[in-house]
Amino acid sequence: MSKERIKIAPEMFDIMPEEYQDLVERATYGKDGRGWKDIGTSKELIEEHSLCAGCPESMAFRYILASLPAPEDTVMVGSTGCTSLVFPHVGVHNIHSLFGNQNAIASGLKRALSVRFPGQVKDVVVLAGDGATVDIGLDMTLQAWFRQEKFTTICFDNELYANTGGQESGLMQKGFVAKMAPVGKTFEKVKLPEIARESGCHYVVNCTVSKPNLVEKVIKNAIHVAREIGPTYLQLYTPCILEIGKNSMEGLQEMRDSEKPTERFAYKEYVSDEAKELLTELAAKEKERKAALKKQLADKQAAEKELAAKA
Ligand SMILES: Cc1ncc(C[n+]2csc(CCOP(=O)(O)OP(=O)(O)O)c2C)c(N)n1
Ligand code: SF4
Repeated sequence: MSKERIKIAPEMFDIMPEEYQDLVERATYGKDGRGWKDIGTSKELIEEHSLCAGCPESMAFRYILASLPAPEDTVMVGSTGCTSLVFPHVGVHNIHSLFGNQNAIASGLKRALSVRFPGQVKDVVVLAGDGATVDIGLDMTLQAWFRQEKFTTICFDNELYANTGGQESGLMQKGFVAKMAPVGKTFEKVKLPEIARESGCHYVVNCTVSKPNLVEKVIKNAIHVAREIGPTYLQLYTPCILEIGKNSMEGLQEMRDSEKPTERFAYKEYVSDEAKELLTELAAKEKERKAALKKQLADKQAAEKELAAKA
């Protein structure tokens, strides 16, 4: 939804909910260079959430929504799990799919949008848990990558099925014992980032969501590469504090501990040659945009100073 589409008729303005007025006046739809730094100074595209207090998925949602390059022209596709508790509070078009089917739904949607709006930017972003992405939805995930579908798949990896009380997932660590998996995992965590690379993804990142600037960078890169070239995959560690016995203040430290160089969420990135070329081009354009903005600001300040001196 662009700001034009959500604008309120002036006669109706005062009877609309305050939150809606706020969204129209202060959200960042259509803003160039939007990013995590807008959090706190603009209206966020997430109102509230019904996750556990302190769940890192809530941080991840905030950073991702703040970083979408074109939220007004983005459709997110979710799946069943803890993430699905958040989508009803999100100010971006979204579709809930049957558990595991998210990449199939996103494939059809992306193709339909390309036919309906030829030549226009329409980003599709899948966001689902590891149970949906890797276990029950693995077929749909892989087939979308094999077909080179042009959308981004984000997996919130909390290494188990959280929403149903802690069952084992393919992304769970070897030996981990969960509430509903008392025997302990008998094999290693499935290496989905490597599988994504081998399955045709052009941009793949494995990391935590401890650093908002990093989340912004990888989200933007993944979406731009998907828009222009082909499938992209982000595996983001969003620990389930409830299932690993941490309190609501400990999620951030858990992510910091897990991203150390020898740990399983140490930053890992794969970029295809085509994607590298595109990202270099985009970085140069972004540099130009920032330089032009800086110059504009300096010119404005100089003009104001001159005026003040004359007064
Ligand atoms: C087709 C189908 N199968 C199973 C379920 C039950 N179910 C609901 S949520 C869930 C687990 C979700 O796990 P994950 O994708 O890892 O997300 P998390 O809750 O951990 O964020 C399951 C198995 C369902 N709702 N629909
Ligand atoms: S169960 Fe775990 S993943 Fe789900 S909201 Fe609670 S802390 Fe987050």
